[in-house]
Amino acid sequence: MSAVPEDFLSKNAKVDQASIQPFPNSKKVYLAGSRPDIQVPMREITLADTPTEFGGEKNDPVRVYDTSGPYTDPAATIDIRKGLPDVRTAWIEDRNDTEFLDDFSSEFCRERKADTALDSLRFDLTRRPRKAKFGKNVSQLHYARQGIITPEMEYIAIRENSKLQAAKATELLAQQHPGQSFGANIPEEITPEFVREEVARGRAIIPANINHPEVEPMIIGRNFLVKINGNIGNSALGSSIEEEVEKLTWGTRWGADTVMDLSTGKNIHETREWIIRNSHVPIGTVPIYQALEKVNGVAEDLTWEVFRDTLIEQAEQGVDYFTIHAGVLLRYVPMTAKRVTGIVSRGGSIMAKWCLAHHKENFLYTHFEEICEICKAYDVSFSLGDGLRPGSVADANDEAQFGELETLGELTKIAWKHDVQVMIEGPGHVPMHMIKENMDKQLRECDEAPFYTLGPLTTDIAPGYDHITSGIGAAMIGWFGCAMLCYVTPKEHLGLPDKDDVKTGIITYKLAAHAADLAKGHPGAQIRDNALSKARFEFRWEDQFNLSLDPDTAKSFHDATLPKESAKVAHFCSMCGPKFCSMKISQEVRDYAAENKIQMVDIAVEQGMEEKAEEFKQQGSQLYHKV
Ligand code: IRN
Ligand code: FE2
Repeated sequence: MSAVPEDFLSKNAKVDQASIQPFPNSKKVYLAGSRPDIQVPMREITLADTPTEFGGEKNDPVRVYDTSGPYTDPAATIDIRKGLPDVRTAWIEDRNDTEFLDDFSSEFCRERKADTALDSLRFDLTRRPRKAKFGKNVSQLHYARQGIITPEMEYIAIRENSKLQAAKATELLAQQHPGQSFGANIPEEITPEFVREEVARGRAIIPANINHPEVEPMIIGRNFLVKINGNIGNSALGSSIEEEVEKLTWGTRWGADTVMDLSTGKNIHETREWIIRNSHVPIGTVPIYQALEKVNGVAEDLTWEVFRDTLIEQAEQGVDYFTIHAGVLLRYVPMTAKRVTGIVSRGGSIMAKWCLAHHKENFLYTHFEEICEICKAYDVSFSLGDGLRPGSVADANDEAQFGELETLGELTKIAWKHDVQVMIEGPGHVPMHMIKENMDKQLRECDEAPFYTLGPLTTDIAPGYDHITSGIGAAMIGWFGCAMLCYVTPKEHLGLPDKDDVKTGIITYKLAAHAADLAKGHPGAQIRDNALSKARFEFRWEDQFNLSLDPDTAKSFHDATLPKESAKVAHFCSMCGPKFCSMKISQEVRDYAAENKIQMVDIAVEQGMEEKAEEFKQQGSQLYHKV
């Protein structure tokens, strides 16, 4: 019997209070689909009227995509010991192709259940896992290819329609520059049928395990809004279950579309159960980490059997996507020998060690079709791992990285043959001028399966600021067609991220993803920018804060120098003071034009020029006459 350390006791676990605060001037709205249980959450930000000196008009509320889940809904009762309400149970049951199992199938799970020393950590002893009925495939890809539009697909279509959902956007707010889409094909209106087609084509995935009915469906594909992932998870050196649940609720509050539990420390199984039951976003894992724990950290001792048991354990818990490093082939490993930073992927290095020790081909590659069989029985999506990604700009786009990418392309086709959903993981460290080549090669090799990249970091010289070195690369690759961006926090290369790092990483990636949506010309993406800019110009300070990605920080920065309420309508801030505010002066130019009954500023300027020109002419003629 293993002893459980004090800090893991979770009996009295409570939800993090900061994560459940409603956003300022915002309310949660739900948009109904064709059946009453399709209720798509959005956040509606209410705006003040434009001040009379600027025209005095009403400003429509702005609706934004909302990843914060029931946590920010004041009407929801949250008890993290009980988990979240089910969103999808009825949809899964209506399809009538799953059944309950009496017990968990994995040996590890059953042993774990018998260990009474773990009782204080347990989340819920009574949940029974679901599995596809014999011979059935329950993946969203399988349904899509049969022409079935699932409730998940309809939910996503409503959720993705940023232009229609942004409330009755006035013409000014809807003004948008045409984007340069690099081959993407985003329609004006996202229909459920469009969602189905993209999934059927393999160009998008809906990670949604049948054992994760709490999930609010979302889609990853380059003809949809760019998504971001936040990593959480403990390590041997720290963090409790409650801290990890807190990082989940905190990360999704700020915009994480999916969360990966990368735990490698103690009680991985129990930690994950708490995370999944309290998660409304898809959860991804790297199962090889837990498999390695099961063989006491000795990579050579890993076997297909231990790995397989781990996959089933996690699939029955409800993990929505698995990172599988099946592209690390034996013949690629020597190609990393001359690299500056060798193999930097944890999963990749574990598999490379196994391959060399046994001088055998990677068992994830040789057993790939069996993994597909497991995935389709629960609808777990693949995230094919980039075990040979470059860990420095010097190693970017080298033969090891591209060799692996070609193998991932081959595996994509095998997954598709089984109707299993798949996305492809990418680097890493890549300087800006080499990013486009990487994206183009991924689309070519993997036949447009969604790309999911870690950054990339565009330079290696700024540890402590790698959310920024990588945010630059993330924005670029998102623009070029990457579907999901895996965040990097300021702690990257230095330590385990804490709650503050999680927020900084998420906000950085949210702005990178949004910048990419703008550049791609995603319909309606610019509505929020235009509304914020209008608020800024009209000195509606509160609206400017509330429309921002991080209202708390925006407000606190402003209030650090001008905390008084009266400053919230002042026509300046402490950056330039009252006399040098360009926007104030700009308004004065407009006012001048209005006073002089001139409709347009450009006419005012022209008229002024003409007057001056006439003056000069007069003077000139006088001069002439004098001579
Ligand atoms: C994303 C793209 N490439 C890598 N990632 C993520 O990096 C992956 O999904 C996982 O969350 C994390 C660590 O993966 P490795 O180091 O085991 O490859
Ligand atoms: Fe790195």
